[in-house]
Amino acid sequence: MNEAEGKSARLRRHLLSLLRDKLAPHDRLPTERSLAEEFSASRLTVRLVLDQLELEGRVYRVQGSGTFASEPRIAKSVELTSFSEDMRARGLRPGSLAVTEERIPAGAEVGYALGISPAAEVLHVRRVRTADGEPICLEHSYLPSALVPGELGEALRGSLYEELAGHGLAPRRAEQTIRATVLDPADARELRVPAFSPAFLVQRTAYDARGRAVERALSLYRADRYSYELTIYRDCPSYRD
Ligand code: 16G
Repeated sequence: MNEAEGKSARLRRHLLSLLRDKLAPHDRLPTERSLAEEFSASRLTVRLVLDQLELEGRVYRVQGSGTFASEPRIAKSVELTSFSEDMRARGLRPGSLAVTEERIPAGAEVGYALGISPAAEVLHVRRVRTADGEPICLEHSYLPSALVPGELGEALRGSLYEELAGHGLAPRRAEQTIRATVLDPADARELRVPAFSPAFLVQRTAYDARGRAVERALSLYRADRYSYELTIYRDCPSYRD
């Protein structure tokens, strides 16, 4: 390693530890000049180390103002929330109406999603989900009987995810698709909107920490009351020429 490389490596280690332990997001890093002096390095060496950190998304620069610590890196995944958490985050009180549960054979689609035989039994939970008492979502959950052998009863008035967590089946990851649809007259009536009103159909398979498929869900959200919100991130926000 030549001398400049040695200085670069030391400087990089120093800056990484500052970013990890001392600087909060948007705090200013020491100036290029002071870093050059402290490490007896050239300004060019300092600049190249900062360029690399910028490329990695760890710092950002503001022309004429300096170099700043980036926001912590957030996994590109979107948070897996339950209906109750989702509503509370929007300042609404979650609830459920018309709750039913029954044991049925999984059938082809649900069986495939859960990775079990179509003939295997599942617990089908059907709930009209409410926000501040108003119905906004019709939800069908299918849980493998092999994992959830008992009735859920009163627990279904509250959060299914909390109940699953209590059985050691907390959802940790999910595959999800969202598409547009319209509500057939019976579903529309339960959601108190005109027949054939637009809706989001959200299909989700949720897995626990051991990778077991614990729930296949099909939720119909009223499109007039629900929007799907995401924060999305992009790596390496470096658009300098
Ligand atoms: C979400 C899920 C549903 C799950 C529910 C649990 C979709 C499309 N919907 O609405 O599968 O059962 O959250 O909510 O994935 P809870 O814990 O409030 O009962």
